[in-house]
Amino acid sequence: MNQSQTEDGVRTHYRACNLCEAICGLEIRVRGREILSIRGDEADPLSRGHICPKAIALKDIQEDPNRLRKPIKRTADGWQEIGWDEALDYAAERLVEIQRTHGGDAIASYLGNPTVHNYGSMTHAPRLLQTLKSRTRFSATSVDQLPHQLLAFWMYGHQLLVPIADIDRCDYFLVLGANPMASNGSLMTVPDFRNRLKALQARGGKMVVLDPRRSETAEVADEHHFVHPGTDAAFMLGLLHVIFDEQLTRLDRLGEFADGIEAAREAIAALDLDLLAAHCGVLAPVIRRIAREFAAADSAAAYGRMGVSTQQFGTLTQWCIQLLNIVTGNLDRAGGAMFTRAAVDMVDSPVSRPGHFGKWNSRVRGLPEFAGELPVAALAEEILTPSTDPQRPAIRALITSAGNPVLSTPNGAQLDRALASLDFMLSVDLYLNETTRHAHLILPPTPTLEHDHYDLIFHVFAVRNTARYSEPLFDKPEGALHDWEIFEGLGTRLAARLGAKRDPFPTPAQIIDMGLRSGPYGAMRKHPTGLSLKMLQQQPHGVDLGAMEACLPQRLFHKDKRIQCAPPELLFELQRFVAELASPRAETSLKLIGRRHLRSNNSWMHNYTRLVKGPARTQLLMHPADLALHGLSDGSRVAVRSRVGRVEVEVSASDEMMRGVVSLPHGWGHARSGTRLDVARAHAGVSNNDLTDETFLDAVCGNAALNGVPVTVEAL
Ligand SMILES: Nc1nc2c(c(=O)[nH]1)N[C@H]1C(S)=C(S)[C@@H](COP(=O)(O)OP(=O)(O)OC[C@H]3O[C@@H](n4cnc5c(=O)[nH]c(N)nc54)[C@H](O)[C@@H]3O)O[C@H]1N2
Ligand SMILES: Nc1nc2c(c(=O)[nH]1)N[C@H]1C(S)=C(S)[C@@H](COP(=O)(O)OP(=O)(O)OC[C@H]3O[C@@H](n4cnc5c(=O)[nH]c(N)nc54)[C@H](O)[C@@H]3O)O[C@H]1N2
Ligand code: SF4
Ligand SMILES: [Mo]
Repeated sequence: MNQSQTEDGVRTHYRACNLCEAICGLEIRVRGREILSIRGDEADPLSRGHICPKAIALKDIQEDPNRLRKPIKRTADGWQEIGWDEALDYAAERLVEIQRTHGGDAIASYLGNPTVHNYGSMTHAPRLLQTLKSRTRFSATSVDQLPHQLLAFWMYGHQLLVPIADIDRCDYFLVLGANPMASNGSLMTVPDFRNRLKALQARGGKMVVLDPRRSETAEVADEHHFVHPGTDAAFMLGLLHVIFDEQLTRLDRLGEFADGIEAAREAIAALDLDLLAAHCGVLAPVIRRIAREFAAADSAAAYGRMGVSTQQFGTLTQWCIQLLNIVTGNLDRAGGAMFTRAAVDMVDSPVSRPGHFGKWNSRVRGLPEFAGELPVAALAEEILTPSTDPQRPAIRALITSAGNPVLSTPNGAQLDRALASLDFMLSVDLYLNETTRHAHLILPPTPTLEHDHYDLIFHVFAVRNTARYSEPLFDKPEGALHDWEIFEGLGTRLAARLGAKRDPFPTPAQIIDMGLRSGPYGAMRKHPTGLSLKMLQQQPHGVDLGAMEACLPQRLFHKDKRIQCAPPELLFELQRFVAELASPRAETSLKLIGRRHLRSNNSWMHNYTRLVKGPARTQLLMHPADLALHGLSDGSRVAVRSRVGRVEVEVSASDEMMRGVVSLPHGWGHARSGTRLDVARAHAGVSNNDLTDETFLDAVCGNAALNGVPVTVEAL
């Protein structure tokens, strides 16, 4: 019973906001199908009443006249609405035809970010892809958190066993390349970050931020240090060097099951602190002091996000972050970096996949798969490069769901051209956007308020164990389909045409119920909380399952129950980095980094006036001294150029920026023709990913290096 009704027909409904990783609890008042108000739910055990301006826009998503409500098919006379049966039959027919002619790998897929915010997509998209048996699968993972998953797999044995900073008990919080004041946290579900930080500071704790921009998070930090984009590995190696050199390591009980520390120590102790400091731009005495403070703190956690996940040495940097937490004894310790234990345990479940790496490679450039997906930086070339080998066909068809890779992946303009050349493209999306405009068929699912919700993924990465199930706010309109029903409808038709066996499969709600009951707090395990779907349905604010608890070594997924602290791939990458340090290139170009804003969400949510109104915020930010050096004036229009492209944009003087670094938000560039996004078009901006480079990657895993891209800036 997620809702109550009063005499005037006003219902009060409690549910989760699924727009970002903070998963805030909402209180929504409705009369009939009219949304009267959206506020934070004070009784939510995790978010405690916190919300941000995007939550109010849930109403706008629901009511947006541009949002698609019926399948649309491309015809010679433009887009035409068609019925669901006809649409699904048509999609299945085209896909089967292409598979028969060119082979399974000729059909690629791309799953975008909202997939992980929609549990029906999480349960049912993989099942559809299994039916297709294609090895050309892509997702937003490889423009995002790929290094985290790969390291979790290598070090702890499971791709989802990602340590989470225990901010509520932490005394020293070291943050690299994350801006939770704007993003509300990532791989760290941390709603109400501001108040959690205030509490940390009030108990005498400290937050130190490294960022080439004095971000909103740097503003509220106790210390902020500029760092040259893409060089954080040098800073982190500097910290580790000092800790090894001054014998500040304190493994405590981790020593009993941590392998490889000695190999890491040997490689890192040999480095020269002054060289590392010069490379990253943080002074050696500052690195030394932070290392000592971190090691001496009662509890400390190092955390790095997009700025250090999507850069050239992203995996190396993230590895150093893991190592720092380990060698100071802060892994799996209260106030350090701990493991959440979600009610539906996505880590420890019979259907969960620990991961695999490099089992196959992309056809054209040989980039490695991880957990069945190839780096999306390779998608365009896999379409555009003809194949002479029938066993390894070029991609001829693409299914996208909940994504906009034309605006969100490197060298988006190239992908834009590539999509136009496909034999068939199917998109499951709410909008006709920069990517889906290339589709032959768009299948629009119900928007979030018309379906139920459970955070399969974000409860796994949260700073506290909680669980919450949301009933739909509205019944879905007659004939409309949820994402999972679209996948199921298509999968059934494909299987029938391919003569493939298809076992009956539970609904998302049935899967959650099973997961809750058999999970760590579940009724089946006789846990006192006795979780089940029915029980959560009676707790509309969610249930609190307590702080994170120590769980090592039992929870490790390596068979020997040991942590692998020095994966060989990382020791190799370290040598590569050291070689680069020894022969620094004469770099004179400016470095481009990204920027997130509280009122934006990746490439979408720009079609709601409430969020885009007010002063423009899509300018290129540049330090005033750099403007002067380049003969540019504040507010003028400039051309920004990279190896792959060129955009024209207004430049703003900002002393938030480090010298030599410029910042442009991603997800904009809505002036492209053929979309149906009236408000976004009027606030078009330019796409950062028309500048990012599909060959500029993290060499370990092929994750896109979206930060630190060399660019030039000239007056127009
Ligand atoms: N330069 C640069 N590029 C970046 C980043 C950066 O920092 N800098 N960040 C990267 C990151 S972290 C990410 S996650 C990606 C995001 O990139 P993508 O995942 O490719 O794109 P989104 O902007 O999240 O696209 C969301 C799409 O999903 C649709 N949608 C929303 N909800 C639903 C739903 O419930 N079902 C369906 N079927 N569709 C839905 C929306 O209409 C929209 O078209 O961008 C990446 N790109
Ligand atoms: N409002 C809003 N919230 C969001 C999103 C959104 O688009 N808008 N997107 C959601 C998604 S999909 C994600 S993945 C998360 C991302 O969450 P975060 O990672 O917290 O968000 P970003 O704003 O990308 O933060 C990256 C920071 O890294 C800095 N940076 C850039 N290059 C470097 C570098 O080389 N070194 C260092 N040390 N710092 C660097 C940038 O200046 C920026 O402050 O946010 C989520 N929440
Ligand atoms: S912070 Fe994220 S989850 Fe919370 S209200 Fe805003 S968009 Fe929704
Ligand atoms: Mo992301």
